[in-house]
Amino acid sequence: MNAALDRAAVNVLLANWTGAYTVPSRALYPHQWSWDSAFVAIGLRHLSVRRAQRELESLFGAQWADGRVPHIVFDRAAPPEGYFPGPEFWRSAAHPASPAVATSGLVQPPVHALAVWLTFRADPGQARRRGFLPRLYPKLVAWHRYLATRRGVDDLVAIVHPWESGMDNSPAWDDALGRVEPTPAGAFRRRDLHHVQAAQRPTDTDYGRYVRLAADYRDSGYADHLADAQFVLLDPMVNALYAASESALADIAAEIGADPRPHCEAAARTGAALVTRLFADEFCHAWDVHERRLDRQRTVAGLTPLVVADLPVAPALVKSALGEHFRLGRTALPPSYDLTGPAFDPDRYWRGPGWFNTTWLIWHGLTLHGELGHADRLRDATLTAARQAGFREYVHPFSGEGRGVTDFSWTAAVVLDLLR
Ligand code: 9WN
Repeated sequence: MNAALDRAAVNVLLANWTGAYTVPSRALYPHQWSWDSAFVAIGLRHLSVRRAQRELESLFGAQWADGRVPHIVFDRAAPPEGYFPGPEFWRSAAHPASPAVATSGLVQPPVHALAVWLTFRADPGQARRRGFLPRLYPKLVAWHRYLATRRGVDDLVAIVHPWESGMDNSPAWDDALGRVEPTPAGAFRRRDLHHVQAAQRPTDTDYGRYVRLAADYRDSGYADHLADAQFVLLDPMVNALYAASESALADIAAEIGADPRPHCEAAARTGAALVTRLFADEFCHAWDVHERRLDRQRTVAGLTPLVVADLPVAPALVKSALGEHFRLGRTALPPSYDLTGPAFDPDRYWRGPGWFNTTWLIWHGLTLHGELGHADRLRDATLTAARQAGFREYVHPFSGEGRGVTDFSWTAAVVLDLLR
């Protein structure tokens, strides 16, 4: 049974490989996405360490001179009408810090150093021969420096657009987005609805606000003046991954003979700030920087700080995962949003469905904190969900029925990681 699932996951990764990286989906996402490539590498390393390394190297090949790793790297050969917003919207070439290839100007959650370290560990000898870590380390350091300096708020990292959270239409953004005047729907053409039913995607009003925020950021010259930006949020998952990636950078530094201490200290500072600033009601929430308050809604992002080593509130997060809001072990996959929350919608994208990458993060965190029974049960549930639904983008959290696109790369990748 597992052999068939393994073969099917490998087939998705092979089919979505372009020669230099893996597209998230041939249909809906025909370019390279930043955090998708990190999850993909975590799976690909079992198939071909060379390919996993290449996946990450391709992404960092599009890093900006200011250190930012763009959330999309566009494939020149893909038809321009395939995805909105495309290169003509972002106009990255007009920016002095941009790379030769066209990209977006936003970022995504910094899971990369963790992916680089796990990729190294799959075959240290081969990675050493190729100089994989010495090549990637300075790029990862520049990436984290961009986040700490240009996006830093009190030892945490801010996002300036919902797309930067990776959880685009999470209810945690509703309040802040409500203050944004949407660009009228007639002013742009969505392409996503050619591939997925409207009821499983963000609304037109959401898109109008995404477009407004992205255009304003672009027109500021991607300047990161947080005081002037409309949407400035501290997201628990972005910061959990930043802390976990700083820990991975410490491991990478030690391996290549650099000083791990600054990375250990950064991981500890961010881990502590996650608790002092974002933890309340036994859960981690998003903080609105302009409003100076927590959004008390619960999303799956609030469970992901489990990936942070030595997190003092880990037992509380495990308890919250098991409770009525997420019912860990009693759903097909952990829902992306509180099952009892007012905005819960089991079909609509990041407002309820279960996703495989966030599930992998919870599994990884449970393992890290020695919760092996819960971790094993979650692994089994994830494999069952993939067997039943295939490698779908997300699933209905109760029935496990597939939602979004099929043959989705990170779904195949994290399933492969759980199988091997
Ligand atoms: C916008 C590629 C990406 C993921 C995100 C997911 C979705 C894009 C979109 O797809 O976002 O970046 O067009 O909806 O929300 O997490 O990286 O798979």
